[in-house]
Amino acid sequence: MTTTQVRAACPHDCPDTCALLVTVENGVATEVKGDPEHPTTAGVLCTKVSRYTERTYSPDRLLYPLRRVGKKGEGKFERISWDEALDAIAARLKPLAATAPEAILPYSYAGTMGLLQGEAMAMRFFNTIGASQLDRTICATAGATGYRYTVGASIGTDIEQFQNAKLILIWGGNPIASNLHFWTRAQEAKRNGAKLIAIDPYRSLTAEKCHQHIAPMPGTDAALALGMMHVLIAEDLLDHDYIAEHTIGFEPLKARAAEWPPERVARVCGITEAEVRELARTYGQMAKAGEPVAIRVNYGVQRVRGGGTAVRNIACLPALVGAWRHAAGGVQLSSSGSFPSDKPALQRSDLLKQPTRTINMVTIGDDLLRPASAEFGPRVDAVIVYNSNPVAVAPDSSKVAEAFAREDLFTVVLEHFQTDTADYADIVLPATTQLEHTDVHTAYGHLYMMANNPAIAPLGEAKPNTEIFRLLAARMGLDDPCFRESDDELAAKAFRKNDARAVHFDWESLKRKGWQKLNMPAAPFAHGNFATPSGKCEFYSETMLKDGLDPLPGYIENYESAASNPELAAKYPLAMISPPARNFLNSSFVNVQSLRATEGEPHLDLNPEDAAERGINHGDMVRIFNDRGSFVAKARVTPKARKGLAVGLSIWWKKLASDGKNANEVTSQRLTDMGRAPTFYDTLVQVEKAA
Ligand SMILES: Nc1nc2c(c(=O)[nH]1)N[C@H]1C(S)=C(S)[C@@H](COP(=O)(O)OP(=O)(O)OC[C@H]3O[C@@H](n4cnc5c(=O)[nH]c(N)nc54)[C@H](O)[C@@H]3O)O[C@H]1N2
Ligand SMILES: Nc1nc2c(c(=O)[nH]1)N[C@H]1C(S)=C(S)[C@@H](COP(=O)(O)OP(=O)(O)OC[C@H]3O[C@@H](n4cnc5c(=O)[nH]c(N)nc54)[C@H](O)[C@@H]3O)O[C@H]1N2
Ligand code: SF4
Ligand SMILES: [Mo]
Repeated sequence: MTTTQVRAACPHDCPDTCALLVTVENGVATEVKGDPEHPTTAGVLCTKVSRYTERTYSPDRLLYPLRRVGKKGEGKFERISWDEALDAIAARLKPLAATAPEAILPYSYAGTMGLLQGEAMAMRFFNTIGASQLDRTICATAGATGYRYTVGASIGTDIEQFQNAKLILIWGGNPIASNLHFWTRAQEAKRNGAKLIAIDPYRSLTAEKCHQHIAPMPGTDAALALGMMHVLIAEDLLDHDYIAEHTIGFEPLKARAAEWPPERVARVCGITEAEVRELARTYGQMAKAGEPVAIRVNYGVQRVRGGGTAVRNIACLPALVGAWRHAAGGVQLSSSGSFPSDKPALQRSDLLKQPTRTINMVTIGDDLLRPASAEFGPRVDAVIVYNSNPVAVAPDSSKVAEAFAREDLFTVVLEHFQTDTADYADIVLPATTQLEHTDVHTAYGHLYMMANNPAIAPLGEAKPNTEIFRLLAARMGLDDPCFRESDDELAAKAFRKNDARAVHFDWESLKRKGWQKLNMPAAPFAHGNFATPSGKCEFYSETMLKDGLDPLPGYIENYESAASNPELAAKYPLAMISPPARNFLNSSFVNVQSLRATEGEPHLDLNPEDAAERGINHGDMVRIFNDRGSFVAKARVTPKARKGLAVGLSIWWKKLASDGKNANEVTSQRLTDMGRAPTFYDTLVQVEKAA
């Protein structure tokens, strides 16, 4: 018997991007564990991925190409050969590529975060044929944009410093579920005497374990940050030297913050004045005493109309109190801007012969249903889905399903499993899992470049996404040499070699070692050097003004709230959020029986007062609805949901729910203030006992 250990990387859309060690016995992967030597993974994986071999060897894996034989959405398919599948696809795409290439749309996101199995060969293919571009906005672009205006790039406090902080604000994130290895550091900080404060409308697993939990209504974080600024300024809890040297716009900011006394903030957020004041004082006084104060701001604050502004306001706080002076101070949103990845070399936008239109992945429901017009261009007639499950994850789901059900829409889905989306495909192509292919990974929660070596041969007739697009290119008659590059050749181009952050390794050494930390300063903005146009932290942003936005931190009400739309709120009085369930990863893993069993069934958490008003008891089946649609879930009556809030942990596969629906039935396709991002948590609903 031969046993080997292969170095790999977790492919999932999670900030932790863990280093994996895969045990292979006689060509079979028998165990996946965390690399004990990797500083953030530290030998620990989450429950989902410690069972990764179950995913790879699942009896439900798609292992052969399939052709639909039933109605769209019905899920009836027959096995066909790769030749038949490629011929069928080329037969549909070739004439479109020749006449109206923009009628072809790729639809993909972060099913794998790998640079190769993500957009490398795929984008070469779509660029060459001149397909519509996809605006990949479904997750992070609101906050990333707000952060960029303020700090300059997605660079912030290193996760490996947080254990030294004395105060950590966990703002709009539930790291126990979705950023586990950050939580390890936060707990270490707690043991070292740090105070942890969660800011979250819901008493999440994480909020329960913090010293304090402040529960503002969804979409009001920007106001809370303004209230903190107000108190910091009024009580002179500022670092005047840092402000003078490394920021611009303090005077106009001061005037703006003056409009946000704690009384006003408390009213807007639905919390107490004392909570606002105490939060600012704790933050400002500890900073003034020279203690490192840190903020982990996450995606919870971004999924509302003013999501970009919320992140921008929060990103101003460390500069006001000089928290960036400490390696363990400052703020982390995402570390993605630290990586010298070379996307142009991988994706080859130079292959695009002329500019093509861009379609926002958030509005896929409307856009697939849109007729041809002068402004829109041709109707979308073919969609190629990979690394994503739009029928479950995109907002306003009944529209999305209606769109994918279009008889004249040609749909190809590259997948591991027969997802809700795959049920609508004309052709399903089996893709390899992380154990079966090569990849290179960056991360958004740490600073390591990661290599993924294949551990086993592809199962059945599954192929890597890269190979599928190579074959499609060949079948379409595209002969650019770029389609002949191997995955290893792609990997060698994945990051810029002469970049100071990555001079100490190349693909060969990365493959052997599995991971390498980037050269980055421990305290990135201790001496200013912000990546903004001014080089300073921009309280006032000329760029925002040019982009037609308020140049100062402000507050934008939700589309749907009692304050912004009282009429709607009278009909639909509860604010619904649908954040990640711990045992799922977006809609991945919902089909894993053991993980689904732990989550039970779709739930809706309701405050006891809201439940009583509606005659709803714990365990009742309830219907959640608004003008866009409805879904059913089992009520959990719990004070974890503050009054006025409904929480449906997500994202369930529709077909595994009793009514064939999920939380996205009620979410809308409206976009955020900046970054063209979704507003999943800007949703009013009513809840009633299900008939
Ligand atoms: N287990 C697991 N891990 C995941 C994922 C998953 O699905 N499952 N998804 C991955 C992906 S794609 C992403 S983007 C990240 C997401 O990472 P996070 O943003 O950390 O996601 P959550 O863990 O849901 O934390 C969001 C928290 O924000 C709260 N929240 C909702 N609205 C608001 C608001 O308006 N203000 C404030 N202050 N809080 C609010 C929610 O109640 C929730 O507890 O996690 C990644 N990791
Ligand atoms: N209501 C609500 N909706 C949400 C969210 C929310 O909080 N609430 N969160 C949003 C967020 S943050 C995000 S990021 C999106 C995520 O949405 P998606 O990016 O669509 O994520 P998943 O649902 O995990 O679907 C990824 C799919 O890719 C497949 N896959 C994985 N690896 C590979 C591969 O190598 N090749 C191929 N071909 N396929 C592969 C997986 O099997 C899986 O079905 O959902 C968004 N939708
Ligand atoms: S999903 Fe996140 S925590 Fe789990 S193994 Fe992957 S990177 Fe690590
Ligand atoms: Mo995400």
